[in-house]
Amino acid sequence: KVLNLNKNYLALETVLVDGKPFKRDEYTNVTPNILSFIGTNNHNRIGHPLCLFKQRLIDFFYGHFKGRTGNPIFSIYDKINPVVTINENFDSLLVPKNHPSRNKTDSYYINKTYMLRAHATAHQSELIKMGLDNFVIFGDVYRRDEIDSTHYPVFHQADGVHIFTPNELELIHGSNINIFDPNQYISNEKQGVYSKEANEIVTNHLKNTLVSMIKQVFDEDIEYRWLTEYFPFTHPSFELEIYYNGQWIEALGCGVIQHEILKNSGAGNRIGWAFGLGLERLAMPFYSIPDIRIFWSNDSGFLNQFENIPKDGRIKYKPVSIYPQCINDISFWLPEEKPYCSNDFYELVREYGGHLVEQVKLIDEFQHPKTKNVSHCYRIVYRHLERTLNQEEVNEVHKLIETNATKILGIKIR
Ligand code: FA5
Ligand code: MG
Repeated sequence: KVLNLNKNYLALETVLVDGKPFKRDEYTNVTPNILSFIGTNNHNRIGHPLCLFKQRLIDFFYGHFKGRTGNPIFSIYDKINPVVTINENFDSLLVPKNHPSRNKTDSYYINKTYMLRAHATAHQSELIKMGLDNFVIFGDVYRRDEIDSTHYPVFHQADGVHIFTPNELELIHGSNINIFDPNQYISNEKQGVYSKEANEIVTNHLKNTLVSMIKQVFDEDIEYRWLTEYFPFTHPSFELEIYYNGQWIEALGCGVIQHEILKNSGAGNRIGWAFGLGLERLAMPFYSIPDIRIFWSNDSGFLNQFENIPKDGRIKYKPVSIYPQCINDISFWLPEEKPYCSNDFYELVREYGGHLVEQVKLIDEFQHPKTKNVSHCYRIVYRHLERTLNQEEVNEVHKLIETNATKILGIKIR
């Protein structure tokens, strides 16, 4: 009883985020459901479409920007914890105290000091402070957003920064260039501090880079358009939209980094650009995934489609039945006299399981140390396309497969 009381008390006073306790206060609005997403890291799961797509973006940045000796100059960060301070998420990026994104209705607060990052940009200042000029951050981000086919409260972003050395600017410009504007002239096109020329070079470089990126990762011409945007942390700011499934979808936001951020991070003598893109928003058209929620599926009918596709391979997602799977394993000793190959078994499963079988996969292989007999274990995934299967009818089909495998292939069920 005492233990239970303690437990309840703890539950009221603290909130566990990824196993670590945080003090609750009047800001706390994270829910158990949202917290359960932390640590999934779909962008780091081998074989997950978001991880595959991440690799395409990394390949672009490694290939497009090379150092003196051909080495990649961009560093990649994909394991930064999504728990950030409110300072990192907002203040360090000059987000005004009354900006709507700070509302409890829009973001997930752990308490008045910590929150779940609402964008990967939350790490920008910290990384620039470390001395980095070129980097891309990949991570899960959390927002109290609407839910529809392109919005989900947990999604993934890639955030990139490119800060120019004076040399780089000069190379692009062709001659000596002044980064700063002695007249501090502010307009819709530029920040007061930067010269018109430097601003133009960086803006063009930003747009050209992102268009090259889109073209390379899509491996084809994709329709896109630029819009003007506003972000507290960049000026000028833009948004890139791409055309998919009969509509324009917002893919990314970007702009010239506010000089004050660079100054506060120890890079006040520089100019640079930044962008933040929604990984799902690009991966959806790339793999023809019609709904953002599908990325959270652990259904093997979904995940298996992305297994073993070659590095430059591209697949088109095939919709999975909405009815649940039934999974039955089968283990047997291979025949001693007859030759055996897995394909014979697959054939037999197709024969007796028909449309009910979605997948068959060899999941375990074992050789008896004394008899040297080999056994295989296969996982058979059953699913009906139009209705929910019950376990009994699956067992019946499974039995039929066992009986006929024994009779026809000469295997021995274990
Ligand atoms: C930002 O998050 C800025 N931090 C981007 C940025 C970085 C601008 C650096 C300038 C410099 P925005 O809120 O528009 O911007 O989100 C960026 C992208 O995330 C969107 O373009 C979209 O692709 C994706 N996105 C936003 N909300 C969702 C959502 N609920 N579900 C899925 N993707 C989303
Ligand atoms: Mg936006």
